[in-house]
This record gives sequence, structure tokens and C-alpha cells, in this order.
Amino acid sequence: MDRHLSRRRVLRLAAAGAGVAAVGPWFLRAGYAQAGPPPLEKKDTYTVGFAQTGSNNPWRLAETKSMNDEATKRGYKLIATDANEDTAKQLADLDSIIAQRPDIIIFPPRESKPLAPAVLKAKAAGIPVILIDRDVDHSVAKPGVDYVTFIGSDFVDQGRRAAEWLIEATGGKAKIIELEGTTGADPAIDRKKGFHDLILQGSFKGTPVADPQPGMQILASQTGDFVRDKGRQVMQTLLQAHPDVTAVYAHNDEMAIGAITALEEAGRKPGQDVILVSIDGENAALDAIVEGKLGASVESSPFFGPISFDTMMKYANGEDIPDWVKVEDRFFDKNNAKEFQGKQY
Ligand code: GYE
Repeated sequence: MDRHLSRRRVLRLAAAGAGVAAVGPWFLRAGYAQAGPPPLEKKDTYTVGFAQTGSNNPWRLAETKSMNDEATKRGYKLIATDANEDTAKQLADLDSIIAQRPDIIIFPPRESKPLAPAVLKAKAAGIPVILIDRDVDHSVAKPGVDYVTFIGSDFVDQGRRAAEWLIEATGGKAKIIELEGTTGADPAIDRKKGFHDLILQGSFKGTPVADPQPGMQILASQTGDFVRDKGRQVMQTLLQAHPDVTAVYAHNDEMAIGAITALEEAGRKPGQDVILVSIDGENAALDAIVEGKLGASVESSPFFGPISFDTMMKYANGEDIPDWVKVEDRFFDKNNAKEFQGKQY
């Protein structure tokens, strides 16, 4: 056997080889209990399970459309569900998808810990899983072992980039309100981490990258659930407790736009006396940047259709898939927002 084959590839080849001689579910075959994710057969067409978390913001809608469009383009059948931003419903949706036995399941886990067992369930049913846009807790389910891969952004890095921009824009002096994403969601955990590391410790992933920032103070952090109106409401409340706020870090654009409304309703001038930075890069955010109300937005792309199906095909072809298929993100601020205005989602 070629020593240069990776362990994962060896396991996958072993599992595939076992299919020729043995009968019964692949995961029960002797010696393959430790094998990686269930294999995916090469076929002309596929049935793909897609369990969306919800449809309450433009980002989610753009992602769903991207998955639908790509499935249609390739002539694949999509079994799609929408959990209405309810973690228990997403678990139930996945149970029902598993029962329909699709060839593969591709989904964004709403929360990283509660959804990890669903990945193990799919594996036990012999259905490979690709996670997109949010990851699960690796202490429960592991990429390359329990599921094929995680396709998505580096959320810690997004938080770092937002912090770097804010330090620069405020000259290292700011009183910050942080509007967090959905509690327990991978991007909310990591976007907080990347930002806090840089602001509070002057370090990134354990390595010093900037001077400690004694002038940057985080006044309060609270979840706005990645939703515009919740962002507005939370900002309204936090503004009363912290009228001295001079900056807002929102984990997504929708909450930043909600915060802009709350600030304006309170007679404040977003972009002037309160500087805002957020993440995603949706059309409404580009408009707000051009209007001078939002300072910058770190991109987090929702267009997972093409990359999901390409990765799935590579897996079916027996190619090596890294544990993390990283999506590279651009950065939008007043220097380039006009150029992308109306071209996003
Ligand atoms: O930033 C946010 C959405 O999981 C990366 O979820 C995604 C995030 C995205 O609701 O707008």
C-alpha cells in the first residue's frame, strides 16, 4: 500500500473495498468500525438532504437560493427543510431527512453542541454529511471521521479583522457595545473570540499581533440572534444603560442595521459619534457604508451551492477532502462599497 496515502484516504478505500465482498451495512462490517464518514457512490444523479436553520434574514435566503439553484442546475433532488430558527425543530427535520435516506446530507448546524449528535445519527444510518456555514462541536463529532468536512469561513479571523479595523478607525479609543449572534452558534462563539482576543489581549490565536488596547473597552455584549429587529431592540436597551457608547461591533450586518435605527431614534449619529463594524457584506450593509452610517463589513459569503456540490462530487470520486474547506472573505469599507453595491444579496 502506498505510504503516502493519508489515513483518511486509506480508511475510505478500505471501506469501499469492503463493499465488494461483504454484505450488510458498511459500518457493521468487521474491521471498519473506525472508518471515516460513510462513502458516497458515484451516480448520475443524487438526492441531497438540506436542513436550513431558518429564513429570517437575507443571508439565510441567499444561502437557500444558492443551494436550490445549484441542485436544479445539476438535476439533483433536494429534500429541504426549514427549522424556523428552532434548534429542536432542526433536529426533528434531520431525523425526518435521515428516514428518507438521501445519498448525502448537507446542512448548517444552528448550534454547535446540540446538533453534533445528529451528525452521528446520519453516520450510523450510513449517510455522509457535509457541514456548511456553521460547524459542530468537535469533541462530539469530528470532521474526516464522523462527517466529510466543514465548508465555511474562519470566524475567529473575521472577528480579528473587525477589531483591527475598529482600532484603526477610532485611534485605539472606543467604548464598545457588542451585538452577538445566536448563542451557541459556531460563528457567534468564534466572532466573539477573535474580536475579544485582539481588543482585550492584543493577541490572535495566542500570538501577539497588536499592542494591548487599554483604550478599547467593551461595555456590554448581548445576543441579538443575528436578526435585524432584535439588534434594534437590544441596542435600544443597552443604549440606555451605556449612553457613553462610541462604537458597535455586530456579529452580522442585520443587527448592525437594527442598531443604526436604534441610534438614530435616540438622536445619535451612526458613523459619526458612534462607529459601527459588522460582518456578512449584504446589499443593505453596502448601502449603509456608502451612506456613511456603517464603517465596514467583513465578508461572510452565503453562496454555498457550487462549493458544496463540487466538494460532494470530489468525495464521490474518492479525492482527499481536507477537514476544513476554507472560504476566503473579502472586506468592504468606504473605499470599495460602491463597486459592490446591489451586487450582493
Ligand atoms: O453571518 C448570519 C447568519 O452562519 C455564517 O448566520 C452564518 C451566519 C451569518 O444568520 O447572518
